[in-house]
Amino acid sequence: MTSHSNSGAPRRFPVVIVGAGPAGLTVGNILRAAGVDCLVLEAETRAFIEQRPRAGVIEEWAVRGLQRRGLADTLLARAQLHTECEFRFAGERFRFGYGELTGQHHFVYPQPLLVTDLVHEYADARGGEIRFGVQDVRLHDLETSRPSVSYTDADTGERQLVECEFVAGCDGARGVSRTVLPETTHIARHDYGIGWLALLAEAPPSSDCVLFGIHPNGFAGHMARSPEVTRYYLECPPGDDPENWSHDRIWAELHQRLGADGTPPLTEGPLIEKRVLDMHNYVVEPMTYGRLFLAGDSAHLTAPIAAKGMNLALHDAFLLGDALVAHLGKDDGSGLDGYSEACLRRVWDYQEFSQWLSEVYHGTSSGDEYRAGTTFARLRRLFTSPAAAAAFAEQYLGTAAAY
Ligand code: RFL
Repeated sequence: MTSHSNSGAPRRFPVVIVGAGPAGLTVGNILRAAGVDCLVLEAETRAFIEQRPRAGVIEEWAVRGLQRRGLADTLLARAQLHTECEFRFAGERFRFGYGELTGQHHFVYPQPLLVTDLVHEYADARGGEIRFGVQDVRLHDLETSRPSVSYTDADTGERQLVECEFVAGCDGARGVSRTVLPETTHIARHDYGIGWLALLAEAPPSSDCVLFGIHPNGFAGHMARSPEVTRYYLECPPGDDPENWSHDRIWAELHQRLGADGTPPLTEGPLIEKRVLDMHNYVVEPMTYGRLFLAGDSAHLTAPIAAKGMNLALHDAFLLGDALVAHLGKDDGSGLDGYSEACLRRVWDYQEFSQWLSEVYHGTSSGDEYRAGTTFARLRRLFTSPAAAAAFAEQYLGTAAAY
């Protein structure tokens, strides 16, 4: 048994939230707006999480969900709106106007800005408690009605124990929450066997929309992040060393894979991030264990192929935050009972879309002529069949009426 050095009795909060990413901060903000006390425990510093570059594409339903909870003022003032994307293959460009088909947009707003807004609202405006730089977080007695969480405090180096009624496990893909699940929890995994070199270039976007380059050398992607910074991706072998990719090699591949008739050359710039992501997914079922409720990447990972991860994290957080408020307010406990199932319907739908899109991106570079042939058939169908286009747009924006 670990000894704890709390001065006096352990502190008590109705909810302890592990992780201050989009999921944890959104749950915290929903609880604070309803007057529910909670404590957020975050392993990194505030400055670190406010700068960690990651996602940028947010679906309209997710933005409206943030807006309804008073969390989207800055986003709505600053985000870019996108209504089209462009596929480039076989030397040609094909614009896909998903806004016209769905009446909805994508919002482009870098994840660090969203995290900055959410921390500010939680800690500075709504008076929520948060500890940064905590170490060795441990979860206790989750299968009882009096769980607790312990951690080492960054300032004092002492172990602290916090008692609670619920733990929200929002600590991402490498957190502690998933590691305490019992063997009866199912974790379904999928490995694409593909790597992506993820790049951030200090260069303005070279197009007014997202570009997907489908090329025999491998997939390439272009996504605006801000007027000064652009995210690029290059398919590469899984586990590849980023140092194999020199500045010149990267830009030569980007020009080649994203090149198409009648398009201006890409605007080059210094590369401020360069790392290899191995494309793999997992889904935890159920997303709960006793008094522990997982949300976001701790419960399910979707490789950035379809830009879905942060959107799913927000969806979980809306459902979990609302269900906890209802339960703790004694209105209703049914939201917590149905939480996992309600999240997983959208999660599995997005997983399937990711898999479908992965084949479109990577089929032509697989070296398999059969897969290359079916990839081109999928792409042609998008631009010849209104029914196929409508289905793609619905999945790309997450606009289905029900999941
Ligand atoms: P996060 O954001 O990882 O936050 C988890 C937090 O928990 C902390 N933590 C701990 N704290 C205390 N104790 C521990 N033991 C802890 N272990 C971890 C971490 O420091 C962190 O602050 O998870 P969350 O909130 O679930 O949010 C998920 C999203 O961050 C993720 O799905 C997206 O970034 C995925 N993603 C994208 N999603 C989109 O919807 N649209 C996109 O355009 C998009 N682009 C991307 C992406 C992910 C990428 N990478 C890096 C994999 C682009 C990239 C390159």
